[in-house]
Amino acid sequence: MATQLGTLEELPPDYREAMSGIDVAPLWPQMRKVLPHNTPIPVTKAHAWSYAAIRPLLLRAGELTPVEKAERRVLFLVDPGRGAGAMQVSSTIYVGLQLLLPGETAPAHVHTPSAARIVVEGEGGYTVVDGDRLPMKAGDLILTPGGCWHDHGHSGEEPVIWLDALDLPLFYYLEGSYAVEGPLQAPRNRPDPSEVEYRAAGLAPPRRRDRPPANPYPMMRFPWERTENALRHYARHAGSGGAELDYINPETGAPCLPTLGFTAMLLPKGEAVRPPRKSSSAVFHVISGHGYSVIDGVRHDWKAKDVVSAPVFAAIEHRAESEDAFMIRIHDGPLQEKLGYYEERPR
Ligand code: GTQ
Repeated sequence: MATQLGTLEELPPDYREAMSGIDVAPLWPQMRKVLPHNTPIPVTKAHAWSYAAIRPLLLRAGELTPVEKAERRVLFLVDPGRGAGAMQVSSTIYVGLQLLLPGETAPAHVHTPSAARIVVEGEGGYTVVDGDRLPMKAGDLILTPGGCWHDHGHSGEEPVIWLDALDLPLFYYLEGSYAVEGPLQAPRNRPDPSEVEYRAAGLAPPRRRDRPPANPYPMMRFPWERTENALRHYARHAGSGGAELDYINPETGAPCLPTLGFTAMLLPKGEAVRPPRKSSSAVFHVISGHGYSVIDGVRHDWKAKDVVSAPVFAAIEHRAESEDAFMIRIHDGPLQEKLGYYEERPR
């Protein structure tokens, strides 16, 4: 039963003053705000960011601010639902676009939040994660899980830009966010595990029982070429609604990071793709193609390299125009699964 709850204004002024005087407050005027009926009320507002609009400002940051003065030269995306300066695109997800110029390095550090990069443009960038040198090619997903050392470098000729996704808002909220700085890492002289141990899906080296346990994050780089190939093959047999593949830990099958999920999507051209409404919030990064997404009744146009956000339980319809489109969805499904409340509802 939806009863009408009392308001603050109904209470006598002296009572209200007495409460704030001893640092307490009544729950009932705020009860529905913190526990709305049946479904959450998102703060996040769906939004589309045009890469073409951000790119020139990011390149200008390359002239205005040397990397030494920035540590990470990043323009981050601000959720319009939270207002100017909010360092988040949803409750849990931070997204930034980072620029590294030829010859520059972004110093090594380790932090409690986890990060992943999706390479947007430029050749020759690399990230060193716990001693593995991970080449960065367009569309690659590169993990830097919390607690892993990482620095970035660039041995190419043109600016390199990538998208950073972090669970920073969550760690900040938990009062658990901090970083430790260190010297640049000397990378191992071998290709990274995606090229050595984990060449093919479904194959992994046998566990060794005579050695310390394997790295909890054995594969840090997911080359886009393989992902696109896998999606194209899967889509032929996946029926309508496009194809989706989750990025997983090849040793355990678990999501590739503890709180953030990454899902590669193929949207077949001309087809309306209507996923169920999900309790997770999402950020879509367009790898290729163009089209639009209708999110809670509002149309957001997109093309390659753009970013679109959607709040929890959004009703979404994607449509790729004139060619198949590829996206990577960044979401907080893994966190919600761990908390025991991840949910999908019919549209
Ligand atoms: O590259 O390590 O966008 O630590 C924000 C925080 C990137 C990074 C960000 C970071 C990084």
